[in-house]
Amino acid sequence: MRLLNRKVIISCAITGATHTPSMSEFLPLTPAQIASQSIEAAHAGAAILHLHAREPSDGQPTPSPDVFSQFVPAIVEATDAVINITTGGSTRMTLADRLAYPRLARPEMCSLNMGSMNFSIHPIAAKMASWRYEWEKGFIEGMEDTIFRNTFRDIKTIMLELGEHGTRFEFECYDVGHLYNLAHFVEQGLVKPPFFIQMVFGILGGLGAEPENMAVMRTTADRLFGRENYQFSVLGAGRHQMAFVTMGAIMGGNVRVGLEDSVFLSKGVKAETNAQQVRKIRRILEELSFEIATPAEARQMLGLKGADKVNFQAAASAA
Ligand code: KMH
Ligand code: ZN
Repeated sequence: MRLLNRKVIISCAITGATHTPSMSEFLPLTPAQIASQSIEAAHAGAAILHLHAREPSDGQPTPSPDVFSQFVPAIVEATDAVINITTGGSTRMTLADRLAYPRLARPEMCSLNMGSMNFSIHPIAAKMASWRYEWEKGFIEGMEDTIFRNTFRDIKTIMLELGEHGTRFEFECYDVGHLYNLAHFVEQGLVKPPFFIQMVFGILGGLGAEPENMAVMRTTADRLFGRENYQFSVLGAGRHQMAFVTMGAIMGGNVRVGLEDSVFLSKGVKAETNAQQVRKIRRILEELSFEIATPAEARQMLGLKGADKVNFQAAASAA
């Protein structure tokens, strides 16, 4: 068991591609909003920023390198946080869509989803009194009949295409089987330790947010990879977020917060910024004598290639 005063990496997932604008007036949609909320979150203590892009006009998830390029360089200019670009995109995007920007930008880190699954928040649709934009209702209701595709070949493609430029991965694991899928690729020699395993709880289609499930995931990861070969982080969706990520830190993990995962700051209170969630978990962790990792410490813990070895400027001019 790690000492309680080890360093804890705070990741912040700024906007995602799951929540829609009508679910929170505070969800960052435009490049300017995503940039300013990312910079504020980094200054609040987030060492890793997990980023998606949205159409500036109506907040629809987009894979467009042109839109990413309207905010990523500004964030890089203002902070030394690790930029973690999604390869998950939205459940509606093709693999080519999802890889469009990471292929150009060659970031230090990308997310990588370790298995196909149902991934949905469709039950929310019935509770929405109104929708701000035309696309939202169909997008959310359509999740009920959408598979979030991540075949073994999709995963191998991402590992090879991005891995060859030194991009390392936030392995998104929503279930125990996803850990075995990761172990398969480790055996194939496609990925090297230290592994950064993002354990995702509370998404409909994945493991529920139960303490027993976190124990199973950590025990399985210990058995498959060896405790010394991975860092895990915990993400709790929706109302589970703060309690679950706190438990994750106590169990030896790192934490992920952000409006991608929950639009709330506390029960019934919406977070007005991502930084509010970062400040809240930082306060909780420091009260428990945890120290928060800097971006430099996160890079060292995760074996990242360095902020000078990315292509964000080139991607911006190519877009
Ligand atoms: N938007 C979800 C379908 C990732 O960034 O890789 C997938 C997601 C995970 O957000
Ligand atoms: Zn994401």
